[in-house]
Amino acid sequence: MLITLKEAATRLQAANRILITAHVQPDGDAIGSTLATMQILRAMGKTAEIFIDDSVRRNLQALPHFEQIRRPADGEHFDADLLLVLDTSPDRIGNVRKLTDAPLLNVDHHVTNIGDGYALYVETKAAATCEIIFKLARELGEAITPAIATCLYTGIATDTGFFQFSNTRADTLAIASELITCGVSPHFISEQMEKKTLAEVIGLRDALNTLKIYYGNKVAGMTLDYATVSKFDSTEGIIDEIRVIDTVDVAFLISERAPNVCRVSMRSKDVDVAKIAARLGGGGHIRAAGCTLKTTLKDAEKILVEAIGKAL
Ligand SMILES: [Mn+2]
Repeated sequence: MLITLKEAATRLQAANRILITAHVQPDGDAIGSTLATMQILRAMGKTAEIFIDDSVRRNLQALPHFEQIRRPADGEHFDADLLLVLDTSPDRIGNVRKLTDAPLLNVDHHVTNIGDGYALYVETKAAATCEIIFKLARELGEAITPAIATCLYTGIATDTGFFQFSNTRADTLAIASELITCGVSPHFISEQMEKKTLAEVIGLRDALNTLKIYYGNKVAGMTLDYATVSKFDSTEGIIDEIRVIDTVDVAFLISERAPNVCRVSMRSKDVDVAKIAARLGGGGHIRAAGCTLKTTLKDAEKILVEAIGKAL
């Protein structure tokens, strides 16, 4: 069921114990939006806790109140009257779903989220869920402290590739500008997000060694086996190294997360990769999407390259 921003605000005002979560393999927008919302709800006098069923990449651990994020334990329950799911449909929150039976409120910006069977506020034009949380804070009449602004800015900056991707709109920059007025230091966030360990740079070299080109230079892909993936704290951003090839429309990265579990990321300049991802059981945006293929790295490559070929 689709609801308005005002209705989402009303549901948050009516709740007292809110469990906040976001998708597994959390990115800057997932962590930024949950941390910002936790602070906003606590300022309203509510109990608000964040559970995310995954590890969080090192760069994001610099965000204010990061230490508040918990991972659900086996058999754990959390007494909530609202489950707030951010930056994803509720099917990518892992075991957080088992923590509570509370009614679900979903706030997201992904085009593939249709709100089937739950209350959803979705704004597909928003570059990041953090843009929506900014508007929600305004709707709730809550102040945006420097710490809240830092979390929101991080989500917007990371989901737009630091204001470079096609999802960067005038509104995106207007909100970013307001966040700087609220106390954000853009250079602090950039420095925290770009940091890499030596092992990660060596991993990047290994990743580039797997580069392959398909369909007359229109498609470029890298396939990382488990040993290479293990060198990275996160594989976020690796795909950008080949997305820039001038002839390439679709770039992809397949990373083997576990035996026969291959995570696929796609970026495009023209082709709708959300459609390709959806056909393979995933989702995302027109120019940035992904899915998981439960097969070998070699088969995953074959399946994906065929699917991309059909879409070209
Ligand atoms: Mn996002």
